[in-house]
Amino acid sequence: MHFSTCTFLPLFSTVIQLASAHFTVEYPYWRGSSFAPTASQWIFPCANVSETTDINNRTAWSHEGGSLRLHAGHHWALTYVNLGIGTNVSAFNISLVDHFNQTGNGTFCLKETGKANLAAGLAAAGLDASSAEGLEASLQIIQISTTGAALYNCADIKFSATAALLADDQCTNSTAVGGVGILNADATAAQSPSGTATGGAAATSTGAAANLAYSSAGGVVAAAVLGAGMMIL
Ligand SMILES: [Cu+2]
Repeated sequence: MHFSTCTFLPLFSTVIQLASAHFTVEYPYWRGSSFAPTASQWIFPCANVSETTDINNRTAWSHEGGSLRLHAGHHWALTYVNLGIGTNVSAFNISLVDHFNQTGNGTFCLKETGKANLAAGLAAAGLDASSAEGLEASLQIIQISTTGAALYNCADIKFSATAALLADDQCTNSTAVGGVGILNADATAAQSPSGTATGGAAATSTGAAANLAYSSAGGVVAAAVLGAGMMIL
């Protein structure tokens, strides 16, 4: 678990042991290991790991939302995926995915992350597909688990119209790993037992589920998210 392992971080010598807690960003490749001695996932905004300085080391990522694959070490974690545009990002002000509870430890993958939110964020920044091409940006992934401490990891990307999404066999959740959209208590109450959501709350519910489901279409995540959504409804 988080605290027992993380507290004794210095006592462990192998990455494998360290990676069993916290989380790893496997794709796009993280900017550097946040398990390194000088790093700590508890440090905002990017675990004290410096931004990639060589653009050739940045992962090409679609401006329509690329794939994101995590290796999660906690049984559950409230999870956020943010993006900041620029070479030396200080504000991760585009929230790509509605916050959700990432459940289960193992591989968690979103095939196409936050397409609509990224389009809106680029537009707000005065960018479109052509002007975003080649621009550098960074992803910030935040997980908040049982102890309440926020864990941070970042990955540096460059937008590329030709960037491919991960293939299905590269973007499959581990067994019992998924994500659950977060609802307001009154939103749940406002929904009928039949599963027909009503009112403003429905948009929140549908939005979260749709976002995750969209991002993971074709993968195991979709089934997990949709299944959880049905249970909530
Ligand atoms: Cu941990």
